[in-house]
Amino acid sequence: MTERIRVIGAPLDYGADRRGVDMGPSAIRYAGLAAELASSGRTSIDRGDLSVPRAEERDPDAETPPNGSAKFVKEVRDVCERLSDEVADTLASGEFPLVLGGDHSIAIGSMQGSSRDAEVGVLWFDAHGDFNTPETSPSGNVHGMPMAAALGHGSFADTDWANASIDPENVALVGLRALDEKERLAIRESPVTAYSMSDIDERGITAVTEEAVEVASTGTEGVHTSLDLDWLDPKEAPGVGTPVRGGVTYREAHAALEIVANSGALRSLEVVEVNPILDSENETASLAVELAASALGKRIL
Ligand code: NNH
Ligand code: MN
Ligand code: MN
Ligand code: MN
Repeated sequence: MTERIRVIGAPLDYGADRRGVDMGPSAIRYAGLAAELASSGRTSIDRGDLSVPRAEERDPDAETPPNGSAKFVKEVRDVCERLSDEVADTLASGEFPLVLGGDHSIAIGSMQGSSRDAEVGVLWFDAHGDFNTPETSPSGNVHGMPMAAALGHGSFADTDWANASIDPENVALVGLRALDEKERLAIRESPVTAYSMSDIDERGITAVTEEAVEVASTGTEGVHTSLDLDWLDPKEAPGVGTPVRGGVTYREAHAALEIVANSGALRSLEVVEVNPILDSENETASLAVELAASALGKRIL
């Protein structure tokens, strides 16, 4: 992988209940992203942040939508459409898209942009399945829905902004440990491949990640990797909005992303859900930087 990396900030927090995740892109840059990419032997250019409407101007009615809908879907849609274009443009220019979130709803735009002109698989590292639809979500938060949105589930089937041309056979969810009841059934019924933390306990991170990469890359031209920092144990990554005990360790996370790098299949990458307000000394943002570097080919020796 030698292409120049294009860094794209997506400071969106409309998909989650807790404020602060909009500061994720700044925190990740402040944690030394550019220097870390350079020391990994990669050149990069930072295109700054997509503009996001100020949260202080939120329409309070949008916060309590009727049943079967999603909060702030207009704002999420607006940002995701622009992000999708930016990711597609990055790839068309021969650059590599590195998207900085923001809450996980931005993955809707990243996946659509990455899969616009190619067959793409997805690796989803997350405590959560993000497989809710507006109809099944107990929270109404879009950050719990991006995988279902990309696959056109529920009422997302009636939209064009959310769907990506991704085959569920090429989707692997890794590290699950907190699913809502209807979401769990939807994952079980779907052709996606899901690995829970129990699978990692039993088989180890290396075997599970190698198989997940196989799922996402077989028959595709590349893999989009979506790294939700709540995938890690909250002891390692406290700065996230919805921490769940029992996540992967620091070394397991690096091992997994090194396997992704070694596969040579990585086409686009995003790191999401870093919330500096909830973090301690920016350590979750630093972790995001380190793990991005591992995925992008940084080697110890
Ligand atoms: N499943 C919950 C919901 O739909 C939580 C989702 N939160 C996440 N996802 N951070 O990764 O609201
Ligand atoms: Mn997520
Ligand atoms: Mn496609
Ligand atoms: Mn999550």
